[in-house]
Amino acid sequence: MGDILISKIRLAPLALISSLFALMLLAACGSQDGGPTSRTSASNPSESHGVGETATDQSDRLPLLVFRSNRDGNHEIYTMNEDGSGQTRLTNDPSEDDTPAWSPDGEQIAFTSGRDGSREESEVYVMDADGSKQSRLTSHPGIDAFPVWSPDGSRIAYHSQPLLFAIFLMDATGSNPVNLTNVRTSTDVHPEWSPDGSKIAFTSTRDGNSEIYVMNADGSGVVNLTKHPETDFFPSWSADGRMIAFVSQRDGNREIYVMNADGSNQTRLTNNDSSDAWPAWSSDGKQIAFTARRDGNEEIYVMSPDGSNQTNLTNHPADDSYAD
Ligand SMILES: [Ca+2]
Ligand SMILES: [Ca+2]
Ligand SMILES: [Ca+2]
Ligand SMILES: [Ca+2]
Repeated sequence: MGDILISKIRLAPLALISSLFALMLLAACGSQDGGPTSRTSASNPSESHGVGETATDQSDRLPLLVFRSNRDGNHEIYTMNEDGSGQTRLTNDPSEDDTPAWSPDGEQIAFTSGRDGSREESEVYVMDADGSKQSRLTSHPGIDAFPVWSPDGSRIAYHSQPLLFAIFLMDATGSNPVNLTNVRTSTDVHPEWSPDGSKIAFTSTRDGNSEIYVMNADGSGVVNLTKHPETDFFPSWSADGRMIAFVSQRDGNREIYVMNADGSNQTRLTNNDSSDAWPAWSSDGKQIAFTARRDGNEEIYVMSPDGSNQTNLTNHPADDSYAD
């Protein structure tokens, strides 16, 4: 991460503050705080995507969460059942494999890897849900990370590094990448589709500190939802589209919050002295997965949307983070 910051400063000395935000956010998703999180579709692909042959084919499977862990020496992508059983490694590469996200039909997982370069030049990859058919989608200098599928499966949003970070959109095949945000003075990261596909929430520093924003899926109509002087980042929509979970440091350390999709009624769900981050709402709307450090290392937890029933799923001495 230090190398990233230095290179960014060399590239853009006037954007030091934004670079620091980027460093902080990336560190949060990186080796220190655990990975990125994803959405909820992961927790219940067969239920969430409902109709169609793919969902039918999956109906006999248990709902799966995908996450990342460094338990085997470096970050790899794993899946587990929603009760924490059956933890299974999908990747096996000496580079860092990060930020997994389920496809809407539960058949594929998009993720980030440095295997064809370095962590500072990571690319977006896709694989089948069993870890087979791993293939690269992006080919671009700098970091490409945090892929998220559109609800119809046709496109993938991610953040990329033209100079500072911006939200990009590409076809699910990796073609036609487009910069949606194009604000050269801000760091725009962590895209997240609304369940109806019409909007993308994201994290941006454009108003001076890290906030949750939402825009139309074509990049128009950007609105600041959180409007809080402390750091707010990493939105995750509820399955019904009415609420957004996010992370904030407004109460002294990282906690999980929820708000209405218009930014009203911001409410804290976790309350402890250690980091809680990377919320991912389940596709059935009944649980929020997140990453907690309260047990001395990072674990994947789930809780009810009102913050009750916080439960450790991974129970492993290594760092486990960024569930989807
Ligand atoms: Ca790896
Ligand atoms: Ca803020
Ligand atoms: Ca906390
Ligand atoms: Ca752990």
